[in-house]
Amino acid sequence: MTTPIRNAALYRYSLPMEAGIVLRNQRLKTRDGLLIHLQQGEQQGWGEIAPLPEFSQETLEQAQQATLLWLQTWLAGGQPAFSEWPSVAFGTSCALAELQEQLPLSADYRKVPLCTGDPDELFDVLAALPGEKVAKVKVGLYEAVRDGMIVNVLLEALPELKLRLDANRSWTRAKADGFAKYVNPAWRDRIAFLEEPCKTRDESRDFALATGIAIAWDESVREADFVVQAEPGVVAIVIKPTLVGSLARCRELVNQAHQVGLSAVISSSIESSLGLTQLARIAHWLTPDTVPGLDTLNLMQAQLLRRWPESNLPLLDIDALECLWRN
Ligand code: OSB
Ligand code: MG
Repeated sequence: MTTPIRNAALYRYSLPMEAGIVLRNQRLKTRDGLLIHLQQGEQQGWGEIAPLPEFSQETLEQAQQATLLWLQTWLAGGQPAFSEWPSVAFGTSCALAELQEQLPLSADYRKVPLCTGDPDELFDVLAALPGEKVAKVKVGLYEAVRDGMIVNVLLEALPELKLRLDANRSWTRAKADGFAKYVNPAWRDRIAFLEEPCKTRDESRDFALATGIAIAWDESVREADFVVQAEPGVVAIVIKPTLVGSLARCRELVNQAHQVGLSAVISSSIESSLGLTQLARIAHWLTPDTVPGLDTLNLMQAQLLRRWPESNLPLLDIDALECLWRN
């Protein structure tokens, strides 16, 4: 039997962002990335490769070079190893999984709404949310005490509400304690988790034990010395596949988490609607009991290639993209 002929193309996109989106220290005016399209006989698959500035180690240029190398080997009929760059490993593995029909089509389009702290606004969002009332609030951007008050007000005003919080390692233990002091102990178990409260893992663990507020690992998951394990006060790991690597690596992390009783939360690295809808499929497949953290589409002004259900953002088609390369 002969192997059907392989074809591939590589596109580059640049999507305008909503004004004022800041990532760590940098304003993000456009979201730039690559799309790969693989074809083999009747089969085909797409993947998105979009290193996230301030978060990914690799630049878009490095990702592009690595993707071209991977494509050459794949086109020659080989099974190239996935790149060392996580964004490249993720995008190429998704394209291959689609081509080989290994990534199921059904998806979990629920998302945990990102909320700014206005109870009235959140009340409306939650009323429209089917099922579990869970929202996410970024903390650590302003005064820790202010964050504590806001979280307390939200939990007090909306009795059904559960919160995911994310401090992105911004607090010292003292600041974190300042936050916790303002959250009524009776409501602390409605904080599903607080991601990475402190600058170090040790401080975050101590914080969880001292306050009874459950924590989750996000940044830590991407560090070389990280081991998935059950620890007192830790309830979840956050997996951002664009920053983590291949589908196989993500799957391994999910399995390790579930084996030790932790939740695994598939989460966005601000991919386009193409990548986001794939993340929704991955979440439905690998973490069916956990709502993924995918409420980032509205940071952009357009969708790409595939629609997120119920989004009214305009859709850019493949003709709108720059084709960098095809065989
Ligand atoms: O702070 O966890 C973060 C997206 C890109 C980069 C960093 C972060 C995020 C998100 C994604 O918060 C949304 C989510 O996890 O719910
Ligand atoms: Mg985080």
